[in-house]
Amino acid sequence: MKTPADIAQRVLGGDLRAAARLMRLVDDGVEDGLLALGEVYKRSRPARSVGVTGSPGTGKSTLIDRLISAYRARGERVGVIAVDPSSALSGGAILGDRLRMQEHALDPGVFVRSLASRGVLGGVSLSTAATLAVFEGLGFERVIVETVGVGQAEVDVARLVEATLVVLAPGLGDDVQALKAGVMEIADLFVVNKSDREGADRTAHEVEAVLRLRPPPSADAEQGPSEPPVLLTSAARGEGIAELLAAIDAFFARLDPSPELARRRRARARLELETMLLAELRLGLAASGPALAEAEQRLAARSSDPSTECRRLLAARGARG
Ligand SMILES: Nc1nc2c(ncn2[C@@H]2O[C@H](COP(=O)(O)OP(=O)(O)O)[C@@H](O)[C@H]2O)c(=O)[nH]1
Ligand SMILES: [Mg+2]
Repeated sequence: MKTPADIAQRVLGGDLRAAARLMRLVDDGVEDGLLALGEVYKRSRPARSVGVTGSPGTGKSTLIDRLISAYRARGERVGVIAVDPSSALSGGAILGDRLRMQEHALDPGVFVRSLASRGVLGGVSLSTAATLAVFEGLGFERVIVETVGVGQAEVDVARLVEATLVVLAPGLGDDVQALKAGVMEIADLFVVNKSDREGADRTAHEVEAVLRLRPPPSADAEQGPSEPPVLLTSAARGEGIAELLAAIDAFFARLDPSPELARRRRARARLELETMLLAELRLGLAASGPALAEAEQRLAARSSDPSTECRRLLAARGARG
């Protein structure tokens, strides 16, 4: 068994197998994995990370495949994290993603990690944060995180990445409506994919119309990112990809020395702290043994209450150090 320092050293040296192993150790909640991850984290720099979100079928994976090729052509290494809560049920989506990205399967500059299960520590955010950190340890310049839908998981992932791209497609009617509900705040760029299909222009105009309804940015947001651009692509045909790449580059160029970047890095740090804290508590609870069983019994008998028992368990844990 390698020590945490060994594992970290290998990952930092660019060893992909060690990286895969570290991801598994962390997902399994293995202490050595967490120690190694900590070492990797301290000794690496943030990558340019992009979240790609949108309804199923809009073409996110196809688009990511194009982005990977474009980044590889520039000599940049790309880590992809495919977060797909539905795949545990269907089993189909992730396999589809794997097949689609197969072109890159033998390229050591590309690493695709699917997070179909949540790992013993819970929370997709924690797994995503950990995987992102491992990619950064490997020194990958780019990390792309694919998420489905517009739920809490997507909002959390948006707190981890430096830029968020929202993908829509014509004919998926409710999408523009859904925009109003949630993704508006997290989107840095909008992509209307399937521009080869009827109605793509109309969808783009609808997004622009919704954008115009937003309240004007406050004065102190002046340095932040400007109005998100709306781009048309056909991932299937490879059209609009160069423009998308340029828009992402322009976004990062604006973001780079700004207070907004510092704000985003701190938002990421907060989520990393929150998810790790919850994971630690969950592990601690599982390890509480008899104390946990006794607390459960007291609650079941209503001779105590959850708040009191939580404090008691935390205090006991604190005493153990
Ligand atoms: N017509 C058209 N089809 C596309 C385009 N991009 C992706 N697709 C197709 O849309 C379907 C869903 O694509 P996928 O990338 O899996 O979408 P995801 O669920 O958002 O990841 C697949 O059958 C793709 O081949 C496009 O630009 N035009
Ligand atoms: Mg997909």
